[in-house]
Amino acid sequence: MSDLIRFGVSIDKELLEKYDAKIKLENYSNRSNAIADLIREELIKQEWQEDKIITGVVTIVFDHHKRDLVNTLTNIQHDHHDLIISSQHIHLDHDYCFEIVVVKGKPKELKNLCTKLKAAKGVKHANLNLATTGEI
Ligand code: NI
Repeated sequence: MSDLIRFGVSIDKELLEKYDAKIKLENYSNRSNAIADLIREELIKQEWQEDKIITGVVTIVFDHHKRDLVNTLTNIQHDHHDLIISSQHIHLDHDYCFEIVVVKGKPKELKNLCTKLKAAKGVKHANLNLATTGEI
């Protein structure tokens, strides 16, 4: 971690009491750590708006009985192999499959990949959860 600095903040008493109660429930050992996480989350959200490389996870739930769907999803992923770090396929039950695709790239590229997977006929759910490379 870089050098620590102290700074003063003026804030509404009631607001701070509510925040302290919240971070206590979340098991933060002190207010400084909670506020640092809050700031970091804001900086990470900013990364998602920019053209920086980030990481994320695409989750997909689909019916593998749907004609050509498995091939379609595989082809889409091969078309974007440069964005995919790893993937895992789970057979949820007789009909449904769950795929976890770990991705790394620019936010727009990752959203585009998720949108293509979601649009494939037979996909019940597809979602992109953005993260960070951890540089912040
Ligand atoms: Ni399966």
